[in-house]
Amino acid sequence: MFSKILIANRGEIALRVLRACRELGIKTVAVHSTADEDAMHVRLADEAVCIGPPAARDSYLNVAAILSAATITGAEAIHPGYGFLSENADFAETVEAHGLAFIGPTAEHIRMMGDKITAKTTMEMLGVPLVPGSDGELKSLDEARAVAEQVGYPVLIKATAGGGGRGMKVARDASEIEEAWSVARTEARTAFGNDAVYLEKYLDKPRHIELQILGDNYGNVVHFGERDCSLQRRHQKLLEEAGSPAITAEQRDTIGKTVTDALSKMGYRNAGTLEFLYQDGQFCFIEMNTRLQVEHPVTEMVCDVDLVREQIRIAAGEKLGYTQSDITFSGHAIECRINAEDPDTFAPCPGTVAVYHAPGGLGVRIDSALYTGYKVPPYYDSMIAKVIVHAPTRAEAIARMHRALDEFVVEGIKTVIPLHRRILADPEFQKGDYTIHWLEQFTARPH
Ligand code: MV4
Repeated sequence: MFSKILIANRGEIALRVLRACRELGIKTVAVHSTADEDAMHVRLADEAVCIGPPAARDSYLNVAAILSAATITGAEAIHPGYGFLSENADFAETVEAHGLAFIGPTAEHIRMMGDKITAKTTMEMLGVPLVPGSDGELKSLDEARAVAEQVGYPVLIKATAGGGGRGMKVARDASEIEEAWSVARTEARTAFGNDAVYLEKYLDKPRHIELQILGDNYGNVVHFGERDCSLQRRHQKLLEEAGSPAITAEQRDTIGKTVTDALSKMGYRNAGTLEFLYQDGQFCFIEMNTRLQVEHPVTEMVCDVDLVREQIRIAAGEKLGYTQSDITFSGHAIECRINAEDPDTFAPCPGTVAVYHAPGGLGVRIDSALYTGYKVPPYYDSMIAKVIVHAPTRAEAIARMHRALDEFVVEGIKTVIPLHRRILADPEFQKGDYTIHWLEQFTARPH
């Protein structure tokens, strides 16, 4: 096992990793920008190194400064958290070239899944169901036309280097295909420097359901069930739950088996998430994320697992030590992302937290680096806390989240807590009756 880990991140996820290290008896090194001198992760770590000015590209994305910090402190491994360098294959490669462990998958697998065509082709070969569409890259407008006719309109043209909602164009009928093809290609070239595109049938009312997996270095892969992440606005998730209100335990077992068989054949190691669109009872793979995700706590609550601890153990060469049948699902978990934003306009709202009081009690977990007097800097993501609740049933989890949010005091800055309260009180939400489009419509409604 490692004796010292450098955490290449900030905010609540830096604390999350730090806490796992503490419990494993591992010393921690925080890195921080000049804007984060008073940040909680800096205060709580055993050592801290300033790696540059506020802008992320000069600090949290500064590979040379991060590697220097690891070298001078004698860290043996780097945990990248999410965002920043977490899905940068070159970074993972450089970390390992310096004799340090990257707490994540191999650079090869990060690169493979970063290219969406390669990701889909690989998954298809391994038996994972996809959205109907082109067989890999579209080579011409004629091919786009032919595939669109075959799968039926509407269709989406997507950039292979895109993902997470970037680089997509819809063609509702044959009259729109030429425009979609040329705009998608041009945007892909300018935004990503890679004009390769592919085509999929456009699913009009899917849910976004993702599967959490872990693999070790010995071919063992297990899954921890699904998260329903359909409640998002402009590709920013707001509320996630485990399990999905839309699927049964049998469906979970079936897709879980398909996915673990596939990733075991790939030799995938560490944490990963497969994203599916789910519509009309069918799972269609769209992308894979090769990192720990923001919403991992809902999985931790229903499976009673510490995913960060597992990531660290795996990176240190330990075996999983359990099989799929040892993983059980208990109750229901919901996460509300609390952003420092106006709850109506979503304008970011950095500033000083005049009063901070976190909720507590049975089944309530708060992942946050906030404290009274903390100044939320304007340079980074606006997420300042995650409230996670766990209860025997979904209805009880909703009631518990309501109660927790009522206790939560964050004064001095605006947050999206009032929006969460409205969502939790909505009859459609309470029925679990929503798709990826529900939240955009909900936030556009007068209230
Ligand atoms: C789709 C789709 C409908 N049909 N693909 C957007 C993010 C990227 N991960 C994939 N996305 C979508 N791909 C097909 N064939 C609709 C979306 C989509 C979406 C997906 C997940 C969560 C929220 C979304 C919001 C708008 C569109």
